[in-house]
Amino acid sequence: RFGLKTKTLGKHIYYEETVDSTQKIAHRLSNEEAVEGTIVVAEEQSSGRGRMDRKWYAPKYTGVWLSIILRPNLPPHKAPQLTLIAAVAVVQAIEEVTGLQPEIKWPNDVLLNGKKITGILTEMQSDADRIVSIIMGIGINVNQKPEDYPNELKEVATSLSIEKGEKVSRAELIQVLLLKLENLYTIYLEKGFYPIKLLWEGYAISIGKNIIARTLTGSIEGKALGIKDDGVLIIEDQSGKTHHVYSADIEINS
Ligand code: BT5
Repeated sequence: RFGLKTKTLGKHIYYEETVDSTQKIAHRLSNEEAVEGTIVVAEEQSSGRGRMDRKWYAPKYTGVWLSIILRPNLPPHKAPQLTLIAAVAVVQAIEEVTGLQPEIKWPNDVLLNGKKITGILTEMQSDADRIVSIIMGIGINVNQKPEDYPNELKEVATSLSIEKGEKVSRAELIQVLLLKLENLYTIYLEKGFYPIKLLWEGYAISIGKNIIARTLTGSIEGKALGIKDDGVLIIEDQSGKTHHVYSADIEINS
């Protein structure tokens, strides 16, 4: 289905019309020992979710809403790298299918013209020193019209069809996305994070800019210097002190 050209990603596909969240189903399948590359795709999610219990708006027939089960043999602290791999794959797929040029806002937003086109949610099941599974959730806004968005999203969200001015094939996007993701994931497992980091930095808008990073414990203001090999964001504050940020929402000032 979807004309996939991949070897492992999408080998097993669970396709549903309506689900609460593809993440939830993927977690259950993972617990039932689903193999690496199993994906869950839905036309609509009634309670799609973002990070920190936020909601992800996923109306019917308009987007790509999917979750992928990966089982890399890696220590848990490497999990954030998978989010960055997903972001690069999404950018490459959007570029190839639409010719549009998205940008990445650390850690998990893909933007077009400053508005969010894609959200990525990477969740992990692990034991003390190994990842058991990564549930990688990707939501891409494809054929929504501006009036389809609820008020609170009108200023912050966009879709590929809004930006491109014409409808975009969701099946083609899934096909290309999974192929890009499989290629990047294979490079990552064979050569490590460095080649991915270079690609990621080429698409990132926040690096070199002054930003505010809001974390659960407070906010840090300063210049984003780059990411470390583990995907952590490095910020230099006005006093020259560097901070390592594992998880935050960032606002770009200049
Ligand atoms: C994310 O969270 O951006 C991760 C979203 C992951 C969604 C996928 S869809 C398939 C899979 N199944 C799921 O249930 N989830 C995953 P975060 O960085 O926390 O951003 C959430 C915020 O984005 C919300 O608080 C809204 O402000 C905004 N938002 C919600 N829906 C949106 C949409 N469709 N387009 C753009 N922005 C949206």
